[in-house]
Amino acid sequence: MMRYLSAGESHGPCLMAVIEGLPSNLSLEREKINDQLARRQKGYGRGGRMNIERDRVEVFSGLRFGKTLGSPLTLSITNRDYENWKSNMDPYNPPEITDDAEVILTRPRPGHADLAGALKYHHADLRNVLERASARETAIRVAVGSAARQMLTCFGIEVFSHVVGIGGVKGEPLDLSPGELHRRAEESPVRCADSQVEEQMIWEIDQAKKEGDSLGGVFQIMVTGAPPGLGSHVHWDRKLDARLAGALMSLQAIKGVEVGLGFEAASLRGSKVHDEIYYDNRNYRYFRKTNGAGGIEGGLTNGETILIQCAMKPIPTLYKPLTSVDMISKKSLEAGVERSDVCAVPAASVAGEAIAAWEIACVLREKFGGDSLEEMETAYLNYQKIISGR
Ligand code: EPS
Repeated sequence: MMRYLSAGESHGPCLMAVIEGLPSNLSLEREKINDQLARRQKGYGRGGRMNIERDRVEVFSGLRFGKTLGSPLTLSITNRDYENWKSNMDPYNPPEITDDAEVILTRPRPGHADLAGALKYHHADLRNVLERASARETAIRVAVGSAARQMLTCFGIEVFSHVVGIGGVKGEPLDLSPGELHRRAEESPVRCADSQVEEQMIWEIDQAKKEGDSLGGVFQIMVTGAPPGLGSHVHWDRKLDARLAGALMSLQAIKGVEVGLGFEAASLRGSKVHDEIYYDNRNYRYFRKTNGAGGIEGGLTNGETILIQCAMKPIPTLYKPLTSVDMISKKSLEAGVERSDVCAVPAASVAGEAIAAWEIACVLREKFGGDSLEEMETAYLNYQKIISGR
């Protein structure tokens, strides 16, 4: 079984994850993880924090001479900003109260975990909630996803993404391969594959910033090379679309996940939604000319590219704050303001790739099992042999 726990506060000393279930003898390159962390830090519309951080991974267990041991893999990323927060985030003692000392946060931001978290965990200081709710946690999830991704590469599976909309700006679908969409997104400050749409997105972000507002958007994740038969139709909790949707909804600020045509399928006739089946006599495989299903039918991969769209709400911290209530005086006041981003959709799409990579890695491990990469590869090749020509 693959599983991991992450830990860490946004302005605490570090973020950590303990991962269990990767096969032994998997080559893990630290620089590949660092490359993914650097990708997450980019994106037009981000706030000041990314000028402070240079996210890099440290490995504390489970890896020897560059290969996994099969034991728990512990990853960590230092929060450079902790230096500026040492007294306010001290694990042991509260700061000495001086005139300059930061008072506790008591004005919850609409849309953030602040209020419900403070009620649930009985905290007077909203910082005790927001530090963990922060999207800073996505940094460690990208590191975890990068480890999973390095395993997927051994099986020819790749994960791509691009941003399709920011605020009200949305481009027309481009008839390009997942790899090409991704390549173009990598060169764009908003991860948009269409340069004209990119310009409008940047304008929209600038406007929102001027007006003290924030923006959400939509990104698409594309997974290529997954063999048919990952996930399962037999139980609700083994259906791959459900697992991907659940996992992606756990990414901060994601409010909706669609697979393939998603909501659009509801208004179309069956003949316009379902992908007709053909057989490729040369490669002994079934294929489709369309992909409305987004590569998943009945909770199982069908061998086509997995397509997922995620909708991200605008970040709740507004420099022109919304109305809230002070939790001590109960008076109506403006919500608190924390340093934040105007738009983090490009970064979220990189985090989304990592989350999807993890879920695909989980179902790949479930299908091909074993304790070592060698065992897994043997089972994979055997399966390919069994289904070839069927
Ligand atoms: C983030 C770090 C945070 C925010 C953002 C994402 O840093 P700070 O709070 O110090 O500015 O920039 O988090 C949020 C928008 C949020 O609501 O928590 C990061 O590393 O991605």
